[in-house]
Amino acid sequence: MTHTAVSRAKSAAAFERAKRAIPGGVNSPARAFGGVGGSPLFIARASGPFLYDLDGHEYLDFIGSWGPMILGHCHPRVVGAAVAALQNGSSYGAPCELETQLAELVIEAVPSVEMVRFVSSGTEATMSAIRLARGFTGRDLIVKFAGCYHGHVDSLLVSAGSSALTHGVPNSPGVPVGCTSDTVVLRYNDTAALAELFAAKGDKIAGVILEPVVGNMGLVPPSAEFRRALRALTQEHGAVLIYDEVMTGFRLSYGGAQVLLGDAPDVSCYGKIIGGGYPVGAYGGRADIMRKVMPAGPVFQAGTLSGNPVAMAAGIATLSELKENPPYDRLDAQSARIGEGWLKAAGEAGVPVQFNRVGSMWTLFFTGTPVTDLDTAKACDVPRFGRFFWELMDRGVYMPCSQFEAAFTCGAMTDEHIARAIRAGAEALHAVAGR
Ligand code: HOZ
Repeated sequence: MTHTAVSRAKSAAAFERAKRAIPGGVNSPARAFGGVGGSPLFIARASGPFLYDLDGHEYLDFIGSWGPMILGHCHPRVVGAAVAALQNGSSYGAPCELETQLAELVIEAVPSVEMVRFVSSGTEATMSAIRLARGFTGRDLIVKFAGCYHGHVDSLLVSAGSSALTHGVPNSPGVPVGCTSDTVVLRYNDTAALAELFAAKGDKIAGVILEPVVGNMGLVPPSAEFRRALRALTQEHGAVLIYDEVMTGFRLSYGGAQVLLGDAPDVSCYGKIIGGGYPVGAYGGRADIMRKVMPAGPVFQAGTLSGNPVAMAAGIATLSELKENPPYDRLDAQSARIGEGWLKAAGEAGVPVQFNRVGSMWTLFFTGTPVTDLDTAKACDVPRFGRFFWELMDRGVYMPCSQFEAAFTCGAMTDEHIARAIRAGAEALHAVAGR
């Protein structure tokens, strides 16, 4: 499947060396090119909208570290804030005001969030949020949706999306049955199944967790009816509605998917953008629920590097830039142009595709059928996606290396960069037509 028109010998050698020291040569399976074949790029540096690999090639970066780099790489305001923080010490194990400042920015931006607790990754955020839902309600059942991915939390690694799906292990070995026996999996956008479950077991459900706009089976938006039912049923039965906004938070609007959609979940999870490219996660929500978190309340959760000052400073700089110079309208228009250009080219080339998009998150699915859930996502022509991916790579465009991931447009991209991506995609679509 690997396209070999361009030599990436140094990356390939680096991968061989890494495989001897690191399982599979990578520290997260999403990077391993399992869904497209071949060797991953090894990155030498990044700047603005570009990545540069070890072989000296330049790529327009539509991954942006899987979401955090909404301002592009090395944004001067973020670099300046991180360097300044670093010079004051990299970790204290004691509170500092940067944590409160970032919490206040999140609270100000997201009406449903009254208090925030910082952790170090999105996985920690979702893990802590479901523990909190259980501690708050005194119930055990958690509802999730097939194809949604909430990090590598044991009890949520059931029908998981992202790299668990790409690598064919949506239910990972090593997760005891007991860990997932209180997890109920439903189909995304299936309002009837949700209503049926609540009618049967509503008094046992601690919480419902979902990506309000899914990025982890490729981009799949929620229907309005589904969102309304989620809010009404959880409220009616006293269950906690948890939006996993690790990907969508401060990406789809200043505030995230819920601000764009006008929704009010009880608890929300964040990561990626709120750390400005540094390891951060957070969960926040209604004050009466958040006050159950230790030491305000009895639900235990802790972390040595939680609220790390360098990450907080980078997050504050990122959110401040997004607030003062919002890029959202431009990102939306640029992403729409990519969709229009690629759909036109796909039509001319006779390649059946769907372009799903919300704001600057999008996926080109290689299928003739609308993609609304995991089953319709899995119906895609994955080998053809892989060929398309390599055709784009050879044209200097770096896309998520799986059909089941969302791409991201970033604020450092000019209209000329977008035009270049449209041209590359059109050529790539013609190249994969008929094969
Ligand atoms: N949520 C990210 C992409 N779906 C995860 C990236 C990773 O697992 O490394």
